[in-house]
Amino acid sequence: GVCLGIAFGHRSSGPKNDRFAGNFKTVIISKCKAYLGLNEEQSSENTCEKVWDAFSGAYVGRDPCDVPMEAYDSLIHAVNPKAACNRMLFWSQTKDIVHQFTEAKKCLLTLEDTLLGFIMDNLTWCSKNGSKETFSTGCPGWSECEKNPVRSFWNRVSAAFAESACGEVTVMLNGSVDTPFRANSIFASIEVKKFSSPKMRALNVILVTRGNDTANCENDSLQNLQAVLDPTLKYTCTEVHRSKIMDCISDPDKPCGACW
Ligand code: N1C
Repeated sequence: GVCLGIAFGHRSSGPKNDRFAGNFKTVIISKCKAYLGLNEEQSSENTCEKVWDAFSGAYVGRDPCDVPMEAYDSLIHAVNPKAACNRMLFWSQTKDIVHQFTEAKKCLLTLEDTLLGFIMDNLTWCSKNGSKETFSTGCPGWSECEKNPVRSFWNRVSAAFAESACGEVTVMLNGSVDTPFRANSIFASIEVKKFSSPKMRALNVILVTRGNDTANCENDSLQNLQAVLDPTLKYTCTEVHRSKIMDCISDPDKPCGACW
């Protein structure tokens, strides 16, 4: 792996300068190059510079509560990722197990396995009105104002990722919560709305359970999911115990198909 040796913190009180701010571009460029190197993608010399220009152009100099998701349109167009039909994995409230899974098994890919998702995962950023700088502390929290640069970024890249969904699509939802399909999640509010046939054929829900007192496939929120889904898409739901997936993750000989 690549050690960047930098941690980006969360909010305190209003954007302010900090000792990491000048490094933000460096972090983006090195993660970009690391991704392109690992994924053996033929890329022109300046791909990562283009990514930085389009990315920073979205929020630098803007009020950190006034960056709409459309601000990232040119970033999406600059990267234009190719879809991996039948291998796309969506998730909600299951981030940890999903990424352990995709790291161990190469059969399914999440947004964090694409260039933009990989670069920005776990980062926080914002600027302020009239500034040329990027800050990584003192930025608005996720729900503090809706049009913050981080939330708008995930909204926009998630929309693009879901729009490209094709073939059989998998989503891992959390069966240990009351509402596995949460209305204000990105999965419900953005991604599901972009799923469309005939390019996409089916949505297969893997509901990760822990034991007795968890949600099952009959859960009300999953009835809502079926109701809002394009009716020509096939829908399945499978309850899978967390330990079965964990066993599969830790056994390199177990093929993907044996995980549920
Ligand atoms: O709101 P969520 O999950 O339903 O979003 C997950 C959904 C996935 O299918 C992804 O394609 O949306 C996409 N996505 C990310 O890839 C992602 N990486 C990191 C959405 N959010 C992402 N993050 C951060 O995790 C982001 O800061 C957001 O707050 C959480 C996701 O929250 P959730 O409710 O578990």
